[in-house]
Amino acid sequence: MLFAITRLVSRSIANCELTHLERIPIDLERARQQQHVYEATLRGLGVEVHSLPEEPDLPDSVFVEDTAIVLDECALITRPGASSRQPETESIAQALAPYRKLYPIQAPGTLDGGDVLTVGKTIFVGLSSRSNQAAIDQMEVFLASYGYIVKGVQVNGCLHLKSAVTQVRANTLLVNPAWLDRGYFPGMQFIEVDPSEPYAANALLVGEALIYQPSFPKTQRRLEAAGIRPILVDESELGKAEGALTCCALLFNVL
Ligand code: CIR
Repeated sequence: MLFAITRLVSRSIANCELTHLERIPIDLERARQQQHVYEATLRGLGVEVHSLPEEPDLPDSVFVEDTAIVLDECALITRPGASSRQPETESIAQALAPYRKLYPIQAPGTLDGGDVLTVGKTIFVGLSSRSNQAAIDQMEVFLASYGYIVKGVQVNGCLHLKSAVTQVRANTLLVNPAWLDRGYFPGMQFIEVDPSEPYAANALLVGEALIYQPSFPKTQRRLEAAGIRPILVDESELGKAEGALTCCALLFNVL
């Protein structure tokens, strides 16, 4: 069974971290409504959604993806690269403890889950303003016995690895080649975002279904031309906080 941890959008979301975007007002109620539709869409796909209570003092806490990496065998609790986000991990560790053995990333390591793309037994980790080599070194130690290979990927111009690349089908990645080198992913096929839609590479694969934002119609047409019919979910209000689809859920199998 697929399980998702999500969280109610914080009332302090207006104070979120911003790296590449200008601050503009965020409509809290609209953000919560969109998040509600996102959760309902996951439920419609058969996912058991566990929505955690609001963290009123942690502006970015809806972006639960950044706080943990949940694999079939264990979970890593991250140490987010923005210090304002580090307290977010405590409640996530509590929520995951019944399901997985937990390994915490420790200083000087920093890691955001948005920088982690797992394809089979290979874990790609974005070397970004949030995630560093010290975290990759710790991941290698934690995960070697489970058979995972961890590979660093240099990203430039975007917040996270998964701003630039996500998986949209078994062997296919949706990628913005302006932000990373496709050569890091040998053997994979690629669909490129339309160059006029640089933020279009973040899609959420749930089993064989693909959740995608309606804000990127040209890239959507490229997905459709490749035979992928996405389910559209609008997360545009959280987009103003530099969030995207993958960051609002921690998805994992409960065996
Ligand atoms: C941040 O800068 O940390 C948040 N405002 C946005 C995080 C988005 N997370 C993600 O894409 N995984």
